Amino acid sequence: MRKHAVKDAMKHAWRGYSAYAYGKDEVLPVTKGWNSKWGGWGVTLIDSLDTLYIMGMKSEFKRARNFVADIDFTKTIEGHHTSVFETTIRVLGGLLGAYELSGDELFLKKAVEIADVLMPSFHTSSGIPYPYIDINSQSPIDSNSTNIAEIGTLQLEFHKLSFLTKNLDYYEKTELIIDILEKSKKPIKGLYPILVDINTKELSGKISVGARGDSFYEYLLKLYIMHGKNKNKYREMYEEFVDSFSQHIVYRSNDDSKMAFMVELDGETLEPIGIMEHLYPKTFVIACFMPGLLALGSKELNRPKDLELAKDLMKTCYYTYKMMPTGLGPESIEFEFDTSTLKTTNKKTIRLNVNKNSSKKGEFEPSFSIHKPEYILRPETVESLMILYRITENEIYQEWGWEIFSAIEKYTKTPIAYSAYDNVANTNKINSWSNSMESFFLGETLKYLYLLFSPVDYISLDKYVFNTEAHPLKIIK
Ligand code: DMJ
Repeated sequence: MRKHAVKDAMKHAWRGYSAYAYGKDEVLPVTKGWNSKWGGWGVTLIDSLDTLYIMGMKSEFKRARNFVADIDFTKTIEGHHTSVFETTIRVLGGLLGAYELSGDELFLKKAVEIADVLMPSFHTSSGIPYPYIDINSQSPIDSNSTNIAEIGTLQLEFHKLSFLTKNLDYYEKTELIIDILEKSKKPIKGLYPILVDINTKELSGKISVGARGDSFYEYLLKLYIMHGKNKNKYREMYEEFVDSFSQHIVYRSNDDSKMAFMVELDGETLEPIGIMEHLYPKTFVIACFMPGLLALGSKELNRPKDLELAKDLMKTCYYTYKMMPTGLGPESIEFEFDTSTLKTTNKKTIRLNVNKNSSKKGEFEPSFSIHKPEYILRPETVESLMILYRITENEIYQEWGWEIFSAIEKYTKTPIAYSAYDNVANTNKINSWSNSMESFFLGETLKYLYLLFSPVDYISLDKYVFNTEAHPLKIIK
């Protein structure tokens, strides 16, 4: 069965991590070494706990649990700047996910420990947290600027911790951020410029559902769900976002494929980035978590149109894998616009460079060029496939996921683990391994693949929301 093949992949990665890097942050999957790039607490181990649990890897889970018991979260590598966002989603989220599934109080105790050493980062005049902190001295790293993803992707974890411990501080400190963002001035309703001034609370910069924007929007919907659908503020903010997203961010090709894709908007002109500046304007496909988010929102908020958009964007994300020689998806893609169509036809219609020769079954396949050629074992596309499958029960999403998993197996599997890949157009795998396996490969990518091939009620979407690092948090009834 397919889910067993995914479990075998997890076993392979875990064996390599255990043999060469147990308790370290990451294993180096080619040179068989390890790194401490996250401060040295063992982020891969913590990020993997609930994946081990979900896959029934009981002895591995138990051993990892005992390792966690001895982690001292008050100390880190000398001089290390700890990211508040990454630590929240991977470490706090990982511990809470393990607690929610196993009920083992140790994980809750450790979750409190890690949350508490992050709290000084909230000591600013505005209440907007600094992005980094020196854990050893408990001093935040001074900064004037942060972004909406870094401050708007803490709430699921801190709210859940508040609920479990009855300590309101975790809730209030992170909820204040949502209040600030709700009241902030936005050029388009529901769309937030990504940069945040920590002192003035003002937003600036581009509008993007890609890096530095993405998971803030994700948390609006998931907060509404996790709080048992009784805090309408989150729903309103999410619905405003999706309405403007559909109107301003999604573009379609004007060929028969009507392929949907996403752009970023210039914060001043509110035009898609690229259109105004270049002779041959380009934009990038980004944010393949969006199909899953739209599908989840469509189910939870009864918005059937969102599901149709989710399906269209899912297809585009899938093609970014399918059309590459390795079957792995690049970090980002360029579409070339035909600007003349912008002036003469509906502004929302952009002609893609369509490669008719590669059409199959009467469908056009858009021809992309690669912008950033690496695949770093990211989860977003398989995450969306899992949600689309669970909501539609259309097996095509399992087929697409299987194709992607097969490409991961074929090209990124090293003798001891899995490796990020330099160039998805290069089928010479040995030359392409970049000797890195991020913790999200075990925490997210393999977990979502496993769930994609599991019965739809296993770790059901009716009982759990997944934080942005795929850690399941129980919906509060
Ligand atoms: C993960 O840490 C999370 O999914 C985050 O929201 C975005 N980046 C990585 C995966 O790509």
